[in-house]
Amino acid sequence: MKSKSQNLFLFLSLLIFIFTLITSTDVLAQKKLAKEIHVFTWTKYISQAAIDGFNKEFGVKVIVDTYASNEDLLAKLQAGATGYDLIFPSDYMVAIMIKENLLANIDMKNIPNFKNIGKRFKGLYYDPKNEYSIPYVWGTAGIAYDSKKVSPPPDSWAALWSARYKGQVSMLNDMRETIGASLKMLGYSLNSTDSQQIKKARDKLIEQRALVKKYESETTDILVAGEVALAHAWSGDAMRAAREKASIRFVVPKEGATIFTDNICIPRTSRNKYTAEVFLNYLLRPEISATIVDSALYPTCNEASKKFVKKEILSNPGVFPPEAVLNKLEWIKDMGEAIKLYDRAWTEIKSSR
Ligand code: N2P
Repeated sequence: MKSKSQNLFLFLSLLIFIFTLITSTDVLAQKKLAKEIHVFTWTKYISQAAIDGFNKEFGVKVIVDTYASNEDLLAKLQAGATGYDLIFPSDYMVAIMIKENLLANIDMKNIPNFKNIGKRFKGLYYDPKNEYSIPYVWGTAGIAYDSKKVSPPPDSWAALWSARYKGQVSMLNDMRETIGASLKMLGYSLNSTDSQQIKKARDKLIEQRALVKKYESETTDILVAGEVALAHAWSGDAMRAAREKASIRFVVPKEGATIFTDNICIPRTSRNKYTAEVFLNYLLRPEISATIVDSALYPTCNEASKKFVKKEILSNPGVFPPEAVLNKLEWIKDMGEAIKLYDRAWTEIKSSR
C-alpha cells in the first residue's frame, strides 16, 4: 500500500503535468486573445486579405481607423486617446513617441517572425534595439504626375512651382514633408535647424500658394480623377494611382527627397497588448506581408516576403527604387526644440491665403 505522501506526490505531479500541457498548447493563448483590436494606421496600409485571414484563424476582429499625418497621430495620443492597440508611426515619430513615453515595450517572445525583417531595417537610428517598433513598409516622397498633361516630364521640385500648372497642383498636407520639399529645392537639408533657411523655405511655399489647388495627403484618388495634374505624393500612393490610370508617373526629384520607414508600435494605453502582438507577428508572416505589398504598393521591410511578392511589382522601380535613387534620399529627424521654427512657418503658410 502506498503511503499518503506518495499519493500526494503523484497527485501533484499529475496536476503539474496537466498544467504544463495546457500552457504549452495554443489553447491558453487562444483564450487570452481579445475579441477585437483597434488599429490606427495610414490609408490602405493593411490588406483586406490580412484582416480577413486573421479573423478566420484567430477569431479576432480587427477594426481599422486611419490618419493622414504623423502629427495627427501624435496629437491624438497626446490628447489622451485610448483604445488603440496598434499604430504605424514613421521613423522620426517613433523617436518622439519614445521620448514622450507613449509606446509600450514590445514583448519579443511573442514576435518570432521578427527574424523575417531585412538586416538593414533592424536597429535603425530611432529605436536601435527595436524595443518599441517593428519596421513595416518604407517608401519615398516625390512628384506624381499625369504624363498626358505634364510635359516635359518633371525632374525637379521646381515643377510644383511652375505657373503653367496653376490650379492643378497639390502638396502633401504634412508639415515636415512639405517644408522639407521646399528646403530640398533650395539645396538645404530637410532637417535644417537654421532659421533663415526655414524662412526661405516658408516664403517659397507662400509664393506657391496661388498655384496650389489643395493640400492633400491622400493623393491616389485626386490623381486618378484628374483633379490635379501634379501631386507632391508618397511613392505607394502614386503607384496605386498609376495602377488605375496608366498615364500617371512618379519621380524622385534630382535635388533629393524623404525616405521613410513606417513601423508597427503598441501604444502604452493599449488594453489588448498580447492580442496586438499576436496580430503584429501574423502581419510579419512572409506570405501575409506580401499581400500588403501587392495591395499598398509600398516596399516591405520583410525580406522573407519578397519571394511571395508578384514579379512585376518587385521589378517596378517606382515601388522598389534603384540604388541611384536611394542615394538621394534623406530621413526626417526629430528636431527637438527646433520644431517650433517649423510649427510657426507651417501656420504662416497655411494662413497665407
Ligand atoms: C499614405 C502612406 C504614406 C506614409 N497612404 C508616409 N509615411
